[in-house]
Amino acid sequence: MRPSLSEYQFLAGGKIRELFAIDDEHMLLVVSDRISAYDHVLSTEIPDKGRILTAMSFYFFRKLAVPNHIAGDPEDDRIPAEVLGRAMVVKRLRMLPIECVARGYLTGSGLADYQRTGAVCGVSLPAGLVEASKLPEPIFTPAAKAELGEHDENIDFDGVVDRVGPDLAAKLREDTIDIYSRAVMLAEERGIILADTKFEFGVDRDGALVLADEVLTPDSSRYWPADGYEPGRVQPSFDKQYVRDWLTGPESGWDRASDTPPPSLPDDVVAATRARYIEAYERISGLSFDDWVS
Ligand code: Q0Z
Repeated sequence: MRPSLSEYQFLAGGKIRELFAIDDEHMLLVVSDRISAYDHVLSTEIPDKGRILTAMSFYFFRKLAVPNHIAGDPEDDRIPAEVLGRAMVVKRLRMLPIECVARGYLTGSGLADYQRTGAVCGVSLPAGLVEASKLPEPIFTPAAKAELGEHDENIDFDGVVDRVGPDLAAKLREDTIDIYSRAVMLAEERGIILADTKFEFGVDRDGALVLADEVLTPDSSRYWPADGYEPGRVQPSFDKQYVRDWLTGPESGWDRASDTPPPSLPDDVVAATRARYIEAYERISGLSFDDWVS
């Protein structure tokens, strides 16, 4: 008999995910079907998004074979039926207060910092780069977790050293670039550009560095279709573009600059978005989402 989710103590909730205590050494990380766009969590869910992102995380944790926080299989008996397929049993770690971002392309806050300073997180870049430019090589652009509701703050490598010490800082940078570079190759073979990604690491009882949280999902990464890639313009999001286009188009009646919450999504936008998440999972993993646990 599987437990009920209500038997586990709630520990933390983000916009999209929730964390529960299983015991002193384990936690349950639950991924919802919620979706965010333009810094709002939408009132409409994308059916199966939580299961698809969980399937992607499991796929990459297995494929990468680096020390990670996974402490049970996707059907572990400790997973409540109500979240089966969209939950992971994980090892409790001491999390490091750094968002470990790797970028192979210039966009978002990286582009903004570059345009102001010619560098991102203290990494100098060549002149003349534009929106979505491919970088000469992947760079480590760490951020420090901001207060609730604020955006994470980009920091330089010395800022990482200040927070975790020189040895861990060096290993975070190495592992972040290594893992990102491996994932870039996997995605590229399937016609998808992995523009950037964010990892979170923790330290276990033995002091070992462990890859935690979700990995290489569309919520922690920017996935772009390789087809039609062209630097100089904002690239379409592999997963969220239908949502963005509809929200900013005439149909929605919504003004992104206003303080008002976005309207609910029409069924066709929901269906197209769900199909894109499944396509991303299936193209990258080579697996069928029909075979994922439900
Ligand atoms: C992750 C987060 C949220 C999901 C804490 N293995 C771990 N050990 C200790 N702490 C964490 C992990 Cl993954 C941990 N987060 C971020 C918050 C839902 C993930 F509400 N916070």
